[in-house]
Amino acid sequence: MIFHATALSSYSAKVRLVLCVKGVDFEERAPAQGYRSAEYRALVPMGTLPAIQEGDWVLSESEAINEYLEERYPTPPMLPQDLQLRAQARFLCRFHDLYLEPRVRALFAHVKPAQRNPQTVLALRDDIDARLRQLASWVQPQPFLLTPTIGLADCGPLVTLPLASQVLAVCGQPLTLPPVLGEWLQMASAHPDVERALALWRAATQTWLAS
Ligand SMILES: N[C@@H](CCC(=O)N[C@@H](CS)C(=O)NCC(=O)O)C(=O)O
Repeated sequence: MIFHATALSSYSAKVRLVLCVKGVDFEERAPAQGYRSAEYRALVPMGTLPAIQEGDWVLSESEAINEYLEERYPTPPMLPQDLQLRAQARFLCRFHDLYLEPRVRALFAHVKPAQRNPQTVLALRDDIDARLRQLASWVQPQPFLLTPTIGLADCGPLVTLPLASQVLAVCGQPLTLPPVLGEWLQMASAHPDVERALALWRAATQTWLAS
């Protein structure tokens, strides 16, 4: 399997987590001319990272990829067996992609001090804070967000929560995680597969924010 991704792409990190937890043998490739290039769009029409490729078959969109990986490599399972819990896990994945991550991504434009609008940063921080309080009210850590072992619902927040904390700190608006999420993040980040999967992304993110 070819995994089209870059070190700094947080959605790529979300999929890399599943690849590592499931022990999938994959070859990672960064788009040679960048993800905006005609060459990459010829392969991945959405022009987004990540994507996976098996032979001529290509799939983009991190959630579609993670659901495919769950069915293609069912062990270890990353969705609960119980139908309602399974639906709840999918809800958390959508909540992450549609309502939480985009607010964090909106902060990227404010990382450089010269381009920063403090009022916009403050408004985004408040939005993120409200979304995190919602997330905290829906999870039942046991010890992962909904399950005893790491699941698909953990993957987005495992990338986005540290990213939000780091970007907001750089923008001068530190974020305090709700205690239930802070404890989950500390526990889950120490999982060996998580450490291995996120090492590349962590280093690239630190380099970006330090620069
Ligand atoms: N909904 C997409 C979002 C992916 C995404 O936004 N990826 C970023 C890199 S982290 C990207 O490719 N941005 C380029 C663009 O949107 O043009 C997914 O889940 O895969």
